Amino acid sequence: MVVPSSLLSSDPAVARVVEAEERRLRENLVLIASENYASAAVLAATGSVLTNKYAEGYPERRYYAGTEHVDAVESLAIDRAKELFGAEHANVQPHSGSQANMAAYFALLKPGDRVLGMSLDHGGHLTHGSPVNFSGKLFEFGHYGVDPETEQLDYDAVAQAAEEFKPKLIVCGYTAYPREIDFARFREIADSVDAYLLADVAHIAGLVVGDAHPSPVQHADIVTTTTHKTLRGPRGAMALTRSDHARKYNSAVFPNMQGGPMMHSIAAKAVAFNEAVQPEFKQYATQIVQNAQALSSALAAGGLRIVSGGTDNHLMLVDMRPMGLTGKAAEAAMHAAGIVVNKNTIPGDPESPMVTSGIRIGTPAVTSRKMSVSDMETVAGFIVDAVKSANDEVALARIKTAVSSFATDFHVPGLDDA
Ligand code: DSN
Repeated sequence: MVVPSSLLSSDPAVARVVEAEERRLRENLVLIASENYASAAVLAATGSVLTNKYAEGYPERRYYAGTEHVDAVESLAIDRAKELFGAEHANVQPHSGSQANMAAYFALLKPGDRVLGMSLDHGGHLTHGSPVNFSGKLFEFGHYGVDPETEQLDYDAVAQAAEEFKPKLIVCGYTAYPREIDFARFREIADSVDAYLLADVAHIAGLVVGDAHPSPVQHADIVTTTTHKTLRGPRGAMALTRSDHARKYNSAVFPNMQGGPMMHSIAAKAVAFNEAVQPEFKQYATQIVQNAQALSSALAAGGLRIVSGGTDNHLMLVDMRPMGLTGKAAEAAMHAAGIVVNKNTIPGDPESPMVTSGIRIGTPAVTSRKMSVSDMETVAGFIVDAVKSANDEVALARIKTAVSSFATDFHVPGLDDA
């Protein structure tokens, strides 16, 4: 365990929570597609004294004195981000993916402008125009979905939706879409209606920089991403823009929307970008996809229905209806067995987002623990056993013991390297 002695002695109540979370991370199979294990170096930067500094503005243009060191670290993060993604401009200040997207909208649009995005229940995100989110309240969103037969994007249908809706911006990039995204085709569609293109690659950014998914950078006006998912950095976000959008994007973040940047988090982003540029990261990204494909095949062989028939990236959606379960019930059964996933709507889902018919499973975190394709057979076995034993508490407890024994054999980045 790595809970610092200063925390243990000064605040045992919080220290106990951190210890319990460390144990949970070690003993469970974390298969939430958007979660990962940050390295000890990322955690160290996140927990550094840089949290103390106010630095509103950008490097060399701040509203406070004493920013010489945080200027250096933000410039480093920006340079590393540009190199990592091959981008003309980077802004590393957004606190979250939602705020990175909000700034993109403010940079390119006026309130009331039309935007076309993927609907939430087909794999989009709240910030892609959900009526309960600022995006759906401030802008007029139209939505596209996946083809009902293939459960994959139909680019001709997206082009037709764009032609009919005439958006000023098209959003691509998703939170629950298991297939490769053709960013070049999206650019063509955007150009055909004279729209901007925003690629929200929060989920697949690590695959993009690891050459395991095509990059949107040369196609999109703005690319946004969180830094804590497949990128394996600290919780936070960033944006990459073409140079002609740089000033507008920067102003849309600060002073428009955010105040002081979180310099500790920006330092940790710099650390993560340096980790992601190393050759091992390419192997990691490739392994994430290979593991997802192996897990998806093994689950299908175990009788589960995989939405769209498989995966090209780090995640899969599983339709739980053939097993007689909702997503909520499947999530609960798996959790009782030490397997952590999230319930998720699937295309055409008749259930509400709090219930759902599916679960989303991702391999970034278990791949960070160095699990391989052969381990995915074992993981699939646990999952199939758990969903088949959803109403049997004794069986679920037995599976949990087996999961814990299996999981604790694997290295945990950030804990075992501390
Ligand atoms: N909540 C994130 C996810 O799990 O995909 C998206 O913001």
